[in-house]
Amino acid sequence: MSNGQLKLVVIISADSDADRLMKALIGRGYPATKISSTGGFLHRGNATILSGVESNEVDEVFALVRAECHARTEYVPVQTLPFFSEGASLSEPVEVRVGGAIVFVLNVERFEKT
Ligand code: 2BA
Repeated sequence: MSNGQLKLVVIISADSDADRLMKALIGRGYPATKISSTGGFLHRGNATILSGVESNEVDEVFALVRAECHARTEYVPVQTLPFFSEGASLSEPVEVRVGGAIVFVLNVERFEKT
């Protein structure tokens, strides 16, 4: 890994997809670190995966994320959410997107192994 065009890909995925995605990344030779995290809205456990790769490898990382993390919708009881609108009926579950992934790509200013 050179210092030239290094990017840090930050992937927030569902817990249920994270191990498969880690396996896919490592299998292609992309280093990855998984951190346990919690979503602010649903308060569910999710996983944050960090992968430092060359800029020309970012598209392949995205392809692996798309292959392993599938979004779906789920109905969540409004009482379990941290807030809900005044007018909402208490018996009406809210439709939310779960699974899938949120991906940030950051420029890496400096990378060292000590
Ligand atoms: P949560 O914050 O627990 O959000 C879970 C899902 O709930 C979100 O899926 C979204 O579909 C829905 N949701 C979130 N806030 C909402 C709101 N105010 N009203 C209605 N629905 C809402 P994703 O968008 O796929 O996000 C999955 C997880 O990724 C989030 O979990 C959070 O941990 C993280 N995330 C998403 N966007 C982020 C961002 N801009 N910065 C940092 N983390 C982010």
